[in-house]
Amino acid sequence: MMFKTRLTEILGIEYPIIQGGMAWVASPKLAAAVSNAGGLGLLAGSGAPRDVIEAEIKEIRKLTDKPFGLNIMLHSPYAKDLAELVVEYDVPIVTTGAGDPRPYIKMWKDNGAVVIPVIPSARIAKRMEECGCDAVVAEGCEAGGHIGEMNTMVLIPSVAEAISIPLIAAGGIANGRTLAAAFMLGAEAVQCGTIFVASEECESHINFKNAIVEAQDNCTVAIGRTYKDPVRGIKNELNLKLQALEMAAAPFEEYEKLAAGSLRRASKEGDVVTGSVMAGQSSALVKDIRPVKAIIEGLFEEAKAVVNEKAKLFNQ
Ligand code: TUI
Repeated sequence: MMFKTRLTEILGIEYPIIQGGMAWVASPKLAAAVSNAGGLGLLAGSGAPRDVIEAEIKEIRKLTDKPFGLNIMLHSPYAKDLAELVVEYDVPIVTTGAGDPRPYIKMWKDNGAVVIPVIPSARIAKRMEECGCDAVVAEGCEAGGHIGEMNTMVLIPSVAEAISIPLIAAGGIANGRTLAAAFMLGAEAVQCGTIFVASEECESHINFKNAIVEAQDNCTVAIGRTYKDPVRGIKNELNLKLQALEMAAAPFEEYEKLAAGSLRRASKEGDVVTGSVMAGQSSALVKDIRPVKAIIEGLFEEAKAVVNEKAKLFNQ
């Protein structure tokens, strides 16, 4: 299937789909599988120090000769070190999350990297365009993990009208209908996280994957809004306890102490009761664990069928 957009050209990929840079989830094995299947795989800078990510860059180059990217979470204490790795290792594509990437844009662009910040609003998208970024990922609050306030449904068309650089939609996309809808809303590519957790190549614990597969449409909750930006995950003992602390206006230190280390506990140890199972609302749409290639091809085939079917409605 041909699916050319400005982003397939800029990124040098076959399908306009990016795998989100998920902390404690997005390993070289998963990212290489996505890139080898014709999408764009991302390594997750997350809170990891320089030497860990340096090793992952070397590892992914052994697993694929296709383009890949590094996602840098800007509130990581190692963000600056990872920003330098992009230059040192000629990482072709860099995405950023949870903050303002402006201090690093020039050094990345001077090195020829494609720079794509994840943003939560049209205002910040416009600012990123003005700073010379190549594209933006607009992430709606259906997404898992650290989120903004806007839903994908309104965020994507708002950003599409505000900028002229290409737009990637994220948050809530995990089947043909949602993928097709993202393009209708104004995106030229999508970024998906949750559905790639439920892949064979993802190295997260099977309990983490099964929690996503089993989740229904009321199974996630976003908590922490009163302290800083909220975080979405599958409801369990941990986030219901955290929510109770938040409602009781507990000090942030107490909240943070309970949350510390919880994502690793869920993803790596399989503790989906007291660990943080960060995942998006699209968990409700994820029904099974499949190889990455089958996921990507299935998404675009399904989307094509949906678009062709609905086109009949609009062409009566
Ligand atoms: O970053 C994410 N999602 C994440 S990061 C993460 S790790 C974590 N662990 C524990 C607690 C909290 C986080 C898990 N999920 N998504 C991208 C994203 N970026 N969402 C929202 C934003 C964002 C928010 C504000 C980007 C920019 C921004 O402001 C930019 C500015 O100019 O201030």
